[in-house]
Amino acid sequence: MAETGKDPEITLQGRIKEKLVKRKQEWAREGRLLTGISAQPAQRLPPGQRLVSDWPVLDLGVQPDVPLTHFRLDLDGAVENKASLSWEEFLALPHAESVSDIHCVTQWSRYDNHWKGVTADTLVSLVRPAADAQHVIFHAHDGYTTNVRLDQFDQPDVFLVYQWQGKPIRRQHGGPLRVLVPRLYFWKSAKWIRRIEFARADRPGFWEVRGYHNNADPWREERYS
Ligand SMILES: Nc1nc2c(c(=O)[nH]1)N[C@H]1C(S)=C(S)[C@@H](COP(=O)(O)O)O[C@H]1N2
Ligand SMILES: [Mo]
Repeated sequence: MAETGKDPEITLQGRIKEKLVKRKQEWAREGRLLTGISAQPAQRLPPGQRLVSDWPVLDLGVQPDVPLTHFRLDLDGAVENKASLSWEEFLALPHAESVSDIHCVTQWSRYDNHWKGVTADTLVSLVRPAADAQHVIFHAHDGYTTNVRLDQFDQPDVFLVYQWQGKPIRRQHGGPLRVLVPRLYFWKSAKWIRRIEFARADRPGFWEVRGYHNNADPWREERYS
């Protein structure tokens, strides 16, 4: 098992699936799964999606194990008030609940997920991004990164979640804490979140540099760039 970052208590299980990453990159290049149809967000199921009732697991082949005693969330970059929160400090923030749908670029959608966590708004108020910080980069324990604009992050339905359907989020789904950006394809919702960086310049993440769309709006079928 490999170590992530500096903390030997946080371990990675598995190894990066190079072939799977290559295949998905190939699909992006070929524009696979595209229907060429746009829809209004009033239509609940975005174009080219099908409903599932289970919750598929997607990762790079590595699932970090983050004990709560060693949990830390850093909020930094172009902010007035950097923060580095332990699990207890994170839980002491005001929390909220929400129900939202998941839309994965691999064409599955899952309705009515009940989440509990801390809203993006709470975190933004805590750190106070600089006036010219317009981007947010998520950094995860498995080395995964993904980027959204600050105006996409600072929405009432965007959360850092630690519960799903009333139970702690399991490790394979990014527990103890993951990002939730329900109105973008699910690859923007980083699992095993370690650090949230506020930035002046955009920086495409793991899938974005491999041909996935920078914006990722499911209703405009922004699967690939
Ligand atoms: N840290 C991390 N976050 C990640 C990923 C990953 O490989 N590592 N995969 C992304 C992708 S492509 C998807 S579709 C969702 C899958 O989340 P799930 O396994 O809980 O369904 O997580 C996203 N967040
Ligand atoms: Mo995905």
